[in-house]
Amino acid sequence: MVVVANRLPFDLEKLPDGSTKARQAPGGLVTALAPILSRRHGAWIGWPGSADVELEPTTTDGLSLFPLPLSAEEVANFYEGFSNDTLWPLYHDAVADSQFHRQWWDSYRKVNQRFAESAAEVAAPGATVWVHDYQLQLVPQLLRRLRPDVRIGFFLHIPFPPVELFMRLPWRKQIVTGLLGADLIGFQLPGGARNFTRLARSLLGSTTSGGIIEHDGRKVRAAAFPISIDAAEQSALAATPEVHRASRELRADLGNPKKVVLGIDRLDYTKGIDVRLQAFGELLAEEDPSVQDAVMVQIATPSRERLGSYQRMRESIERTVGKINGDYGRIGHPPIHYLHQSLPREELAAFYAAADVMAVTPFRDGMNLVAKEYVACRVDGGGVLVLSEFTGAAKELRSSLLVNPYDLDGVKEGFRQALTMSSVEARRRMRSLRRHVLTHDVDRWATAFLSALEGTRDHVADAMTR
Ligand code: ADQ
Repeated sequence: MVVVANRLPFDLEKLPDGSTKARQAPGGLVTALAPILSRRHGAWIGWPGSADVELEPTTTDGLSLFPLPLSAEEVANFYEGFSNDTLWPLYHDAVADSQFHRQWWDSYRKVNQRFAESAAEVAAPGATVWVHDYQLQLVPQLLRRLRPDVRIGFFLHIPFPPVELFMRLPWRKQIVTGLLGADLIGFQLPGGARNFTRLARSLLGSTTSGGIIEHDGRKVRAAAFPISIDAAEQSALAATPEVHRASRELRADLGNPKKVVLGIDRLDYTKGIDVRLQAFGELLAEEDPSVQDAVMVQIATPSRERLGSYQRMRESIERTVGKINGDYGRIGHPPIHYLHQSLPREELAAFYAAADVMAVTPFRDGMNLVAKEYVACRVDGGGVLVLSEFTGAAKELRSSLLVNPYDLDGVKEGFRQALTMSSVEARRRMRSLRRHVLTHDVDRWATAFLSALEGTRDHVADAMTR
């Protein structure tokens, strides 16, 4: 099996003697796929994360890594440009303006071609190739042309947009055709699969029935596979005495407030960090009893820092934090603690365990793993999750307090309810959330996708006898 993703699962470093050192990158996808791939002696093709770095293939834990180099120009045009400044905003309800540039599209096509060529070289006869995410939507078709014998799965980690928005894309036909090179196209939600199926019908005139699309004489399946986390491992981490102690220390460092509200996100304009700050700030301004002796902690991982939209978002968030702390803080007691940092998993677990209220308020999010991580970390059965109804997670985590991030009063009401909820009700809700998250883990997701892929037409045999 071969996984093709924009990034490798390992940060690769070139040592002075010319050899390479690999360090496992964090994240649910890697944790889930690495063991499956190791068992199958699989391979992973991806960019090592720095421009103009050429590295030799390497093997670690039975997993073969094939670094695909990107030039600085490709990083600017394919990755920052087309992937993150055209597709990302468009696929997230156009919450920011998409930029459409022909040279970005050219670069996207060329880089997708290189990924496809690399997969064609690496895949054994009849292999399964699993392509990931919006950066590589042309790879399925390009790869199929090169290697009709392989079975191709594609999974989109972000939302697939409504037809009306997708239609803005000047290269809409090419993207849909690119994806249709796969045997199975996986989405986070059934709505994404439906949007895609409708597009195949209206743009290409394909015949569709029950999630099966007929294209180019082949049958392609589009279906939902909601992703998850390694819930048992996350739970076990949160249950360690070290995390327990760290979480107590955190609360003490915050001045042992009555309530801690937490936000953890990549610093991205889709995540609605500004909304939750504003809601919390207004409750403070109104001297609402629910926020008496409450503090908010916002941890934002630096992300896509060279893009103007991200720089503006960061400035606006930091201004808001400064204003709220200036208006309502006391020396040694700011109401908001803000970190623009990436933290180790153990520390994140301690934050989750210390938070009475978890605020997850994106304007749109494919799934949102943070919400599931919070639930998995609440081994004590406490804590309240305030969750945007526009996340994929909201479809599963029904016992959270669902809010509409565009409705500021609604978010404030969500906070108020969460901060004043009786512990009996909080525990009842958390019990139900934990039941779901612990039984729907990332292993189940990967297994469901791969067995569905195996169940697609037996084209391996077809191709071999051709
Ligand atoms: P993301 O947009 O990155 O993922 P999310 O699903 O929340 O969003 O995952 C973020 C990950 O980064 C979590 O595992 C979290 O623990 C980690 N993280 C966040 N802040 C951190 C910090 N300060 N330090 C260290 N780690 C931090 C995309 C889609 C999502 C989809 C996932 C998986 O946008 O909708 O859920 O892929 O498919």
